[in-house]
Amino acid sequence: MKFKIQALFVVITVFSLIVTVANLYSFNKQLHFFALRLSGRSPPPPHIIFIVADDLGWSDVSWHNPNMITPNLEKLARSGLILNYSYVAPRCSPTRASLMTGYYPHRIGLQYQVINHGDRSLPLSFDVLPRKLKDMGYATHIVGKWHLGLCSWKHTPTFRGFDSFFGYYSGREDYYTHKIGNMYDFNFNTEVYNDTKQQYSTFLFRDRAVDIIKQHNPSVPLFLYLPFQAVHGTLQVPPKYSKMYSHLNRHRATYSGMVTAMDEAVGDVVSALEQRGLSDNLLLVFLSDNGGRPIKGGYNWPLRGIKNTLWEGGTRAVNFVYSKTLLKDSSSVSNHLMNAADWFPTFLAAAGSKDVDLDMDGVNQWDVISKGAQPVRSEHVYNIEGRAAIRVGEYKLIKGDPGFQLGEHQPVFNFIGKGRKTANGWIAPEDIGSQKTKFGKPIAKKYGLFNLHDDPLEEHDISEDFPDIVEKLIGRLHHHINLSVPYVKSTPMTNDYSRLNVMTPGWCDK
Ligand SMILES: *[C@@H]1O[C@H](CO)[C@@H](O)[C@H](O)[C@H]1NC(C)=O
Ligand SMILES: *[C@@H]1O[C@H](CO)[C@@H](O)[C@H](O)[C@H]1NC(C)=O
Ligand SMILES: *[C@@H]1O[C@H](CO)[C@@H](O)[C@H](O)[C@H]1NC(C)=O
Ligand SMILES: [Ca+2]
Repeated sequence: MKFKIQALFVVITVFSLIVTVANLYSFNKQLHFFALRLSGRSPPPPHIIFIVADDLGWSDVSWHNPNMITPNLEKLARSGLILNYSYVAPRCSPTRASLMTGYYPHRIGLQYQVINHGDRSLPLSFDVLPRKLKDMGYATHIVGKWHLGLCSWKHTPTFRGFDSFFGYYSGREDYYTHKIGNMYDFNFNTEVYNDTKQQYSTFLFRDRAVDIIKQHNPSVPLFLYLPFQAVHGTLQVPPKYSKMYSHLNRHRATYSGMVTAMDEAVGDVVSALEQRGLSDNLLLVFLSDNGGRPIKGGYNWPLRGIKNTLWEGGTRAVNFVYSKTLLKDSSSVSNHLMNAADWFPTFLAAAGSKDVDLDMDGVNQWDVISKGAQPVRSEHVYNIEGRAAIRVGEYKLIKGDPGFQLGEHQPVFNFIGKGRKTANGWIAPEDIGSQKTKFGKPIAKKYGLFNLHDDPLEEHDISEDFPDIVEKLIGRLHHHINLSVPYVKSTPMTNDYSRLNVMTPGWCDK
């Protein structure tokens, strides 16, 4: 009897050893995940790399469109968690304001238009993400586009919690000269940086990111915010990259090359993280700040609409999370709603903070992302800017004209050339052979209703069939409209600042 028990014990021991070894080899990351939680110890805060692409469209990455060459991004996305319903505002400044604050743009006062030559700024009354992370012991760096104001020095990155800033203040500029109009806009911390040597910005930003990583002390948690200039217009890329797409029209080929250059830069950043030993406790998030703009080469096929519209094509972002150790379900896709404002509390929670403002619009999605917990968001406000849109469950209500511009992929009435078509006559933008393509009319009624579960491409306005649902969503929309604050006051650059021909902060300090 005793012998049998011993034999059983040996068998169990051997078996569990085998399982452990198997785990170690094949489920290394799961083991790590559970070990940390079983140990009851709070894990060390992860290094957070937050990469934001500018105006990257839904069909501008290889996992949505096989014509695109984005092997580095695809590898990260497919081995991480793809967020299939991640929403952003329809253009730059509102999305970036939400990312930095955890609030919807209409509660910040940045819901309309974009910040132009620093004529408006993210109000100082908001706590911003880098400051919060810095307070938790993070080293904090921004490399790339700020676009949240500079009228006062206090509005600029190194006064808002970033240890360093390497990049530009405005919304767009030349990729080589780093000028917007006559104005040079490239900075290192609080100084103008004149040493860009006309280098292509994607690679300047890559080199700076790699330097930060190489110099970083791995025992300190790192927050690197990397908002690339790519792939916003103007359309510029070294010819090597556009040549990869010579079968496409010139605009699209250049744009696609810009995407591939960015993909290469992301690959280099990830290699640097590996080499520096930062990749085992790493949370990497990649997000586009709004949909693509066909006249600038970006496509959102098969989604309807483009940048600046409240259609899904303007607001449903390419987004994934990558981590070797922090995700219970890797190589998977989440269809839960995510909103740009959610990243603020989500990053803080991932960093171990218990102190998240419950009144904010962003919700903490960390358990949803890392542990596959039950969804925490059932409602999402697209934007409130006169026209407005809200999603509640599977229903989307659009108030007013969601935006109508050439290329928004409404049903095509007069298609010239050959192309793939959906059942009701939409075409894949790569296949448009002619600028003469005509597009349909916007919603004529005051409200449109779509069921995004059955109709993710927003082809069928069902507002007349479901007046009760329309009423319910109007109620929710008004709840949010009531919370809106006015657009922040304009503080345009003074003439003596404009004459400097250098984007220089501080005219409000005078
Ligand atoms: C992502 O969303 C689309 C709807 O736009 C859906 O068809 C697709 O199945 C989703 N992907 C996954 C992997 O669930
Ligand atoms: C960069 O150029 C600007 C404008 O020409 C000049 O005012 C500034 O002193 C230069 N800064 C550095 C750090 O060289
Ligand atoms: C919005 O505010 C108005 C005026 O204060 C009020 O009459 C209305 O009931 C509010 N609506 C909602 C949905 O909260
Ligand atoms: Ca943008």
